[in-house]
Amino acid sequence: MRIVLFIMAFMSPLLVECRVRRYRFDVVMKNTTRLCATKPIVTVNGKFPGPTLYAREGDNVIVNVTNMVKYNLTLHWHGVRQLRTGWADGPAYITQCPIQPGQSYLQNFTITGQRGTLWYHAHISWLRSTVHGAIVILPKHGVSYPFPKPHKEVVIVLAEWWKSDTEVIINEAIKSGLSPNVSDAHTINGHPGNTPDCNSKDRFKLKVKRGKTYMLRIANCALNEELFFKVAGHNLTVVEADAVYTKPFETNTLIITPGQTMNVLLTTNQKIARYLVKVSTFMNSGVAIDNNTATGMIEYKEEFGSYEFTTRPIPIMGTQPPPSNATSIARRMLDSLRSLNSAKFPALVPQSPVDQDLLFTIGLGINPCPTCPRKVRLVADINNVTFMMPTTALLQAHYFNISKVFSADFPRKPAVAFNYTETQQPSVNMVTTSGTRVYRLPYNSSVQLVYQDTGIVGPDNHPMHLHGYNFFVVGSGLGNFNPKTDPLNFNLVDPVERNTLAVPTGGWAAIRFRADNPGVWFMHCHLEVHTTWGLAMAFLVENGNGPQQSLLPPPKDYPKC
Ligand SMILES: *[C@@H]1O[C@H](CO)[C@@H](O)[C@H](O)[C@H]1NC(C)=O
Ligand SMILES: *[C@@H]1O[C@H](CO)[C@@H](O)[C@H](O)[C@H]1NC(C)=O
Ligand SMILES: *[C@@H]1O[C@H](CO)[C@@H](O)[C@H](O)[C@H]1NC(C)=O
Ligand SMILES: *[C@@H]1O[C@H](CO)[C@@H](O)[C@H](O)[C@H]1NC(C)=O
Ligand SMILES: *[C@@H]1O[C@H](CO)[C@@H](O)[C@H](O)[C@H]1NC(C)=O
Ligand SMILES: *[C@@H]1O[C@H](CO)[C@@H](O)[C@H](O)[C@H]1NC(C)=O
Ligand SMILES: *[C@@H]1O[C@H](CO)[C@@H](O)[C@H](O)[C@H]1NC(C)=O
Ligand SMILES: *[C@@H]1O[C@H](CO)[C@@H](O)[C@H](O)[C@H]1NC(C)=O
Ligand SMILES: *[C@@H]1O[C@H](CO)[C@@H](O)[C@H](O)[C@H]1NC(C)=O
Ligand SMILES: *[C@@H]1O[C@H](CO)[C@@H](O)[C@H](O)[C@H]1NC(C)=O
Ligand SMILES: *[C@@H]1O[C@H](CO)[C@@H](O)[C@H](O)[C@H]1NC(C)=O
Ligand SMILES: *[C@@H]1O[C@H](CO)[C@@H](O)[C@H](O)[C@H]1NC(C)=O
Ligand SMILES: [Cu+2]
Repeated sequence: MRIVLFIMAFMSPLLVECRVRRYRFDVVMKNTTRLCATKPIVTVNGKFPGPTLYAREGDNVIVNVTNMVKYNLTLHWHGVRQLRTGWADGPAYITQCPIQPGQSYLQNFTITGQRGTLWYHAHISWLRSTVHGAIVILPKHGVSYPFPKPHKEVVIVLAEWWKSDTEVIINEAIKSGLSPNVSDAHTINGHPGNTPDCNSKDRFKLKVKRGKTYMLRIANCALNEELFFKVAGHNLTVVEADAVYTKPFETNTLIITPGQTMNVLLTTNQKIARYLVKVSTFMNSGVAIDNNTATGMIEYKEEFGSYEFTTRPIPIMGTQPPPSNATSIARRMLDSLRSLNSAKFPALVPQSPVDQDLLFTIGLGINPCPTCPRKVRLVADINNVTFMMPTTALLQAHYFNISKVFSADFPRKPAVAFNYTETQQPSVNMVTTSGTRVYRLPYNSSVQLVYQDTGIVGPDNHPMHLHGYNFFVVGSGLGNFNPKTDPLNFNLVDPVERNTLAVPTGGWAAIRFRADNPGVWFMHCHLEVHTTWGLAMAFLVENGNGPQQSLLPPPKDYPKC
């Protein structure tokens, strides 16, 4: 018995109650063939998508990141709370300066109170288009899921693919002041399937046994597009969102924004066949999109006793992706998600009254640009402030008392109230102000933040992501937020808890969280184009009393500017 246990532990490192997990991430160029063409891309360890990082709840994760490409680079562990370890969070010029070509940085963090699927990605310029991968956090050893153990778990990474170099794409857009080119394909674990351009066999395929339950760990690592995910002939049961358990919820279509992750159960209870998987864009604002649907396949294998064989040819079952403007399908799923809120996994929603009551408008603008062909450029803003990236990291400036890097005067509400969602704005011009301004939060204050989309230039969808925290999505609606009536309908019992939320186009969404993680935390739209345009700000969360409530000192090899 002892020997068997020993051998099992030896064979499967995740069975061992090992507290430190070391990873080596070398960021290197790699020639990759997609859409019938070869191009060099920036990758982690030569892989696209990057290798999955496995850990258990409670583990100390140490990743030695080495930059072997010509670009400045940082890596972000999206959704990992980084309690007191903001130094390891990763957004460039927010928590650290870039790891420059040839340099290494040991990112050291502990996974506390989280289990599920998250992901990592480059957090500088547009390098995350190819530098990304999944993070799988298993429950502590001996702790089970709050649902029956799946037969198998499968990581599914969704992304967007450009034929051109994405650094060239974004630099071209910055010069022109206009929108960047949309992608040329979507990918499932790196595979686009057939597209009109390229009749490719490069397709995601998952072989399954009949009568089993599979857990799909899905991450949307796309740059600019919210995605629908559908499997022909099957419903999916959502059990987790952004590494927090949810009440099980059955649906035939998932909507996942860039930045979000989702664990879903797929039960193979249909007849032996091949079922297509479809990944397509959701966009209801009229903005140009990539209309290509990525196609993959789930193939049933027939099984008799210990023999296994596939009957050929087995039929292919198709499915239509939803129309790209299918708002009702998207909202139905998003609004149905609820925290599990069990005794073991309670939803600790900050109750009223909150200490900090914030209203942030999020939207687009148009600023003068003397060097642009049309003399103007598209920008984006929060409360009319277009975020200016500093040249010294905000966390470095905060910790080392470096002045003039930022000002702590980010407005808590719009300077002037107006009809926010009106598209023919009579009262406001489209010009924004620019600045590197942060909002200061006392340690452990409770925060309510209402995101209000604006109709300036045009309403748009904004998946908002907060670093260093999870928050509860307590309410959302269309049109302008009404501070008197809307809070009466807030869900303060079992709202979904996440790190990225989809603010409805032309609407608002309210979140609550407790500022219990000291440091400087980036908050931005996870459509990379909107972050490039300035739809970002940062919270500066002060230390509390005593060392356990204070930011740790920076590591020795912390990259400074
Ligand atoms: C990619 O392929 C090109 C052309 O074949 C070659 O010159 C280049 O060295 C390759 N780069 C890498 C990183 O393999
Ligand atoms: C990280 O990896 C690089 C490249 O292999 C190596 O030079 C460096 O010493 C490593 N850093 C640490 C702290 O081990
Ligand atoms: C990681 O950080 C912890 C404290 O936060 C420290 O005790 C540990 O030595 C660090 N590990 C490495 C390899 O630097
Ligand atoms: C972007 O699209 C335009 C129009 O199709 C094309 O001329 C341009 O070359 C594209 N840019 C890149 C970097 O592929
Ligand atoms: C999927 O769920 C819908 C609604 O609950 C139901 O009508 C349908 O029969 C289910 N389909 C499968 C394949 O289970
Ligand atoms: C995508 O489809 C929409 C609606 O059919 C169309 O208006 C748009 O031009 C298409 N976008 C691209 C990039 O082809
Ligand atoms: C979606 O787009 C189609 C085609 O452009 C249009 O006919 C339809 O009314 C739109 N649906 C919604 C809900 O906006
Ligand atoms: C920064 O200023 C604070 C308050 O004046 C002080 O307590 C702290 O020691 C200073 N930090 C550094 C690194 O100088
Ligand atoms: C705000 O604008 C919307 C859209 O044009 C309009 O329907 C609504 O009546 C306006 N609200 C107010 C208070 O003016
Ligand atoms: C934003 O700031 C600019 C520059 O001060 C101003 O012209 C504009 O009216 C402001 N817009 C709003 C919506 O407050
Ligand atoms: C933070 O505030 C909550 C609610 O008031 C309280 O229960 C908790 O003890 C506080 N935490 C700390 C570390 O002060
Ligand atoms: C890389 O980062 C350093 C430090 O911020 C900066 O001085 C340098 O200009 C950056 N290089 C590029 C190519 O952006
Ligand atoms: Cu992020």
